[in-house]
Amino acid sequence: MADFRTFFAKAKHIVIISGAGVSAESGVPTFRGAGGYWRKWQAQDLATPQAFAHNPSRVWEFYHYRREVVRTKEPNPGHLAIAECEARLGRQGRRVMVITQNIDELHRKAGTKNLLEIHGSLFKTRCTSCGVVAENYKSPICPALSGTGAPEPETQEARIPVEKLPRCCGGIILSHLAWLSLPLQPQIYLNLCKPRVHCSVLALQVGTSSVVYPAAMFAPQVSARGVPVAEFNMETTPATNRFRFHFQGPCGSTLPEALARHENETVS
Ligand code: BJW
Ligand code: ZN
Repeated sequence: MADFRTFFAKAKHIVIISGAGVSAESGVPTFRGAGGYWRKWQAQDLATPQAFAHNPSRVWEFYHYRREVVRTKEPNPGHLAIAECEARLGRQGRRVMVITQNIDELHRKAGTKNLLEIHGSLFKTRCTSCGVVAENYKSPICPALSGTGAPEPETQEARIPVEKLPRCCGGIILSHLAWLSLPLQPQIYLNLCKPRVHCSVLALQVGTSSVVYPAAMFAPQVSARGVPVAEFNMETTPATNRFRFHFQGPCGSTLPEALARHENETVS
């Protein structure tokens, strides 16, 4: 930690790449591992265009459930440590950029400003017919979804007819998210994310299993050009041995210690 803190005190451009683990202590289930199931399905297997085409009602029940869970959750000390660090370093003329795979908006709720939500948000929708993207915080998003979506219902199959799913101009609307096997939005990924990753001089990879691309390649890329990378995770990941630092444990505890004000921090 002392070695990491020496880099941290001097770094001008820091990139923080986060995943589901950063929200775990807020009570939001992760994708992989023991908590990563919804009914009998693995969460990531429902986050695909194929799953939606096959059974849109089931996929909507899944997202309705997650919207209802997330709206009751608050940022935890890990989110807050990141937001506080960004604001503090900003006053010193230094930049922290948070690139999150999470769609729960908890970094935003914690006050993080330099934020790229590269997999989208649960509270944005896109119309399958006219393509309109809109914010949508309604609960429930449509009357038919009310009371559905619990992880263990009496019947595990979707219960609502397709014609009662949320609609815009006639077409079904769906959550505006980066699903597996679809490209990320180029304006976010190419124009914002890539340049920020490449100008960083210190990278933190927090609460991600590091198996989903392109997010999984950011930290290895900067590490390959000599930038120190610190991983914060409960466990080791496929990337662990490639990085300079690994802080094992709940990031709600490890991040506040790592990102606290350093005695050598200089205000420019
Ligand atoms: C704690 C903790 C605590 C717990 N403290 N830690 C190159 C190679 C191979 C495949 C590909 C490739 N390039 C592209 C692909 C295909 C695909 C991909 O990566 N597949 C892999 C699964 C192999 N990628 C894509 O399709 C992407 N699109 C793309 O690249 O387009 C071009 C293209 C397409 C096809 C082929 C080639 C090129 C899009 C990716 C979109 C990901 N979508 C999802 C769903 C989003 C919507 C939703 O939320 O429903 O994003 S999948 C899911 O996984 C979600 C997550 O954001 C993402 C990552 O998960 P994350 O955050 O890492 O969570 P977990 O659960 O996996 O891990 C949690 C971690 O936290 C664990 O390590 C715990 O230990 C830890 N933890 N508590 C600290 N308290
Ligand atoms: Zn429409």
